Amino acid sequence: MEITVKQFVKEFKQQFQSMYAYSYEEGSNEQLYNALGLLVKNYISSHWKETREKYIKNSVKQVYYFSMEFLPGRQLKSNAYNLGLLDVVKEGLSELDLSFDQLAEAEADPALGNGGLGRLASCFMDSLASLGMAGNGNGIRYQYGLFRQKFVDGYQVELPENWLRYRNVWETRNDKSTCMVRFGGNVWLEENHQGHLVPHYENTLNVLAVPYDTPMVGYRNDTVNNLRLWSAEIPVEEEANYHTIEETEPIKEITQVLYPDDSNYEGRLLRLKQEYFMVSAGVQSIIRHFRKYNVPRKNIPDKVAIHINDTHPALVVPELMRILIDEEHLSWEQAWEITFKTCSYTNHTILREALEKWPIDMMKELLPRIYMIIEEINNRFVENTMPLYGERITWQTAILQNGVVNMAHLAVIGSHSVNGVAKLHTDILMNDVLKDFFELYPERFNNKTNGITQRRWVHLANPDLTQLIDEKIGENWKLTPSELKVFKGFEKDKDTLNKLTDVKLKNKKRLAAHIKEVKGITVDPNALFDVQIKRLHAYKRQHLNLLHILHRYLEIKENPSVDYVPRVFIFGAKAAPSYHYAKQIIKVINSLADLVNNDPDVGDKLKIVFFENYGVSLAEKIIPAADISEQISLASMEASGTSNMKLMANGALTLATLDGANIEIRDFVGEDNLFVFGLSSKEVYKLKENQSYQARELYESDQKLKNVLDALTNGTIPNLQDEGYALFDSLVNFNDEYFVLKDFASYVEAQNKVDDLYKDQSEWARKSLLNIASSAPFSADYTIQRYADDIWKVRSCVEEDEGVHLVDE
Ligand code: B1H
Repeated sequence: MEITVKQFVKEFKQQFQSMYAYSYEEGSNEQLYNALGLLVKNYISSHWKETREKYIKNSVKQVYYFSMEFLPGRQLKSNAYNLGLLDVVKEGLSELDLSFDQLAEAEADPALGNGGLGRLASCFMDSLASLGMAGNGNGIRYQYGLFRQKFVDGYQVELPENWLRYRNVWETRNDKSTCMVRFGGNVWLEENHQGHLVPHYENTLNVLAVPYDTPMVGYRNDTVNNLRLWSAEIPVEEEANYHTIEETEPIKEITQVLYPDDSNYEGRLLRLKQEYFMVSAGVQSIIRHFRKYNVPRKNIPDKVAIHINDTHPALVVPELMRILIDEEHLSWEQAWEITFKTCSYTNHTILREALEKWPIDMMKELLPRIYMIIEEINNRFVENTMPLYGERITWQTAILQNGVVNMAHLAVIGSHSVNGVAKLHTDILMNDVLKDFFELYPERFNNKTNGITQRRWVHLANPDLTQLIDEKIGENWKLTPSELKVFKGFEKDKDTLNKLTDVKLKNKKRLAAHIKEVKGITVDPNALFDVQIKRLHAYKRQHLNLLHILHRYLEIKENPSVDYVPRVFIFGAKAAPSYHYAKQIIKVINSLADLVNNDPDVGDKLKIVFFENYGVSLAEKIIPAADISEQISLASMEASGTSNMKLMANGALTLATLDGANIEIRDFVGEDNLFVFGLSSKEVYKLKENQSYQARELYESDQKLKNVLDALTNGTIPNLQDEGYALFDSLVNFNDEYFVLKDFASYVEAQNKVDDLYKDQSEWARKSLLNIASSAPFSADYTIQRYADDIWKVRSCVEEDEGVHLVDE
């Protein structure tokens, strides 16, 4: 986009004055940020309009990515960057004596997701736009995002995340496109004069769905797609029926707050309301488009792909059926053909406790018409499957089972494509979790390994690394990520390796300053920065990390001259508020941090930094400074992981079990350039199957391990209530569900190898370079290209010489 500094400065001053009626010199950071954001949004708006018009004019196929979560991160910098305006904006502001970075920090980071799944959705939105594909997001505008985490005396405390407090400059409320969503009441079918069976409703609760649209800006290709987030309101014409504020609560609460649990399905009525609300509004607004432009309904699958991001939006299937049958008067067969060809589904987890199963009674009462349709889908499925596959498979794959609606089964049966998010994960779906479905519909299953956007996670988060790569291989890699492999040619180049080491050190100094500022802890930037950042969950095994640190601490106490490379162990993790054990792990790590960080015997050998309120913005600060990426989940449990990809792309070496996408990282970078330890997923399956694991035996036979575990309960760690005992119990007395003790010895060994390598800085830098240069396959641009080719059947709408283009991988 062509805007001069002079023009920008003038427009910025005008913008500020028109909003606040005083001069920018008197503005607070929030005000200055708001003015700047709105100005950038103005620049976006013509492309936004033109992109929408182009899609309509060319009648292109559009993707609708339905997700209960999006984690876009702050948008000012990335929007300015993708527009090609970042340098102009920075320069203009500095002419006004303003600091871009300071204003950018005033933006709220919308935490409308729990973790990987929501961040993936946002990386996908970025890639769709950057590839020039017609991709829309559909989700919920939660008034409160994921809780803000604080530590009080080492314990996690949750505070409300009121991200809309200072307004959100990126969104546009779109009152023209509201929808009505119906809940509850009674419904019955009656024949109308054309002989159609149409539903009649009485006593329903009617909720107005109001869309807020946010531009999704493509990278230098003039494409701006739309993220539509729905908010629940009382229908204007029904306002008179509500007499008190309390009476309006049941409506407003629908989009009030995000469910903060990313691994445990919460069978709460309100969550089901949220899911149907988002789904119904989204599907209605898609079909409205077809009515408006009079597209034959049978063409829907040629014009629309609806993607179901985990089972949370799986009600898309019956909702689309409902509209096609009840409102468009298609036959069941016609409607089913359309629905099934339009929908596709991604599974993100094999954790049993995360699989959604809604009680039939609840579904029937809240969504009577939807339940009728689900029942019919189920009946037809059973009728068709029974004669071909027999009783066992049929009942195991049915949607209705033992009084519940199995949402994964609904999603698989209603979709033409089912994918996992890494090779191993997809294999596990086919051979275990969805094995019976794989027998019924092998052609539906496919893998789509996750990806990340290099634009946010490398170009913007790590400008010095980006500059170094530019200097060595030119800028092509930004538009054609596969070009990054050219950087491998510099693995033996002293100058490059030195500069790479300098870049890392600079990033570490910056993070060290931030650590000092927010935690008051002094860390040595020359120490090894070891990073584990992700949700807190027993399967991700932050407590394995903890046991290793405790082990080092005990060794240091026994022998203060022991030769450990100085390390800073960095954690960022939120625990679900109801996940007691995860919170106990946080408390133990924090208490250990107090002990270690203040023990003069330890000095710089060991420091522990547990950041509060981990999220996208903090990740952008931590990742460029990481030396080691901890990816230590029990093999088979982590579907893919995405922080593993971000850390690799920023030159961290991976310390990993062979789980999720770690396996593919190893395959790309080569066994010698990362640290692998622990059980394989096959071994985990075998151990579980033959039930031979005895954690207590390990505790009793391995003296080092015993010392560490005893230190949890013998008073070594100060200020604990019963948290040390809780960990001990789960690991020793309750037989260690996630095989932490089993993997402990090989983890310690791998950690020692990390130390050894770090002593050879140039060899470390060489491996770091190879990691960076091998990270291109994890560009979300490739992932999205594969979704587009294999599942959605959509193509880029921009000229081939514009924006990102993917020649080969
Ligand atoms: C992932 C979830 C998830 N898998 C339930 N499943 C949720 C489940 O609110 N809920 O009920 C929310 C989220 N999230 C993650 O998805 C996986 O654990 C990661 O391994 C994966 O990288 C990520 C993206 O595919």
